[in-house]
Amino acid sequence: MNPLPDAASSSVGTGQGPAPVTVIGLGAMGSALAAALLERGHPTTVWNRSAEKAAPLVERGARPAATAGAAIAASPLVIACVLDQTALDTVLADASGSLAGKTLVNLTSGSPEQARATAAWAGSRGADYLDGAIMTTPPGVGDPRMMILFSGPRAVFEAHRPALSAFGDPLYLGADPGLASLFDAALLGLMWSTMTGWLHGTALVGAEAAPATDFTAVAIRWLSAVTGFLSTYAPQVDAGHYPGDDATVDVQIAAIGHLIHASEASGVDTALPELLRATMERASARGHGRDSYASLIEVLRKPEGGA
Ligand code: FVH
Repeated sequence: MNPLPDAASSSVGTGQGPAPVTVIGLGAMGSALAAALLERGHPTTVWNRSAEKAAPLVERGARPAATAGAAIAASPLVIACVLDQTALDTVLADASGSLAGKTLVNLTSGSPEQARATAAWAGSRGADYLDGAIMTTPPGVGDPRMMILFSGPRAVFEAHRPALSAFGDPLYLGADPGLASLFDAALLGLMWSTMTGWLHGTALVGAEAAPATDFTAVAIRWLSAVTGFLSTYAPQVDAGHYPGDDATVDVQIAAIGHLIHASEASGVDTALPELLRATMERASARGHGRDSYASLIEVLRKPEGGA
């Protein structure tokens, strides 16, 4: 439990050169993480349940460990990226004796509750703990434009920031270890909503033979306007005050009727716009018809109504 000093470019562990790191779990993502560390010159120890997955990394200079415990013992910083919490618990239970004095960074997807429980468990074994979420797919690992979210003690994050930067742009969210998982879930929800809206629009214009690529060029420009709306509405949400001086909920209820009509006319599925209209109508019914779209947060926060 000894956070090592901050180091902007040097490394934690040796005091000179990139720090030694262990990667546990060599699926698609774990292999990409290990490759990024090797690329940056980190002495990298790897372990995977199915040992053969280590071979391509060993060819690139990684050191294979015979057991998870030996892998953890090899480096001060241990990155775990396995399928799920059950897999993580299995691996850590077998190797818990090696954890004292290490920093465990868990990049396995999970819930905030699981992150907090794993942080407490690691602490009870004398290890520091950071939870993380990788906001890209394996080909994006190592790209400094990609966000990697972290939560846990700030000093631990700062101590290991140089090594964690090998994966992308490390973004610290706060001391609660559950924050990375919470933001991850919320951001994935945003991604799925956005991509489904885009696909719905693509189906609609595609019904008139417009290619997806034509629609997408326009859609991407529109998304930059939409990010402006988010910046306008976020302070409204924080203030609980939604002045409808740009476009009211009632105006948008009328507008989405056109989308639903056009979808029906083209034989395109209407479930998504119907869901959106229903949410707008609930906000309007609760007195937000003249407010901005941001007032829908009241319905999302209290689906059953109430103060
Ligand atoms: N791939 C992605 O794009 C996403 C991006 C965002 C974050 N996720 C999360 O990363 C975790 C790992 O995902 P992955 O894509 O690497 O998954 P796989 O390629 O299927 O590899 C799974 C690894 O987990 C090992 N494993 C599974 N069960 C166990 C177990 N009981 N004991 C020990 N290890 C286990 C598996 O080992 P093996 O099957 O090769 O022996 C792989 O190493 C995941 O949480 C994503 O949500 C990726």
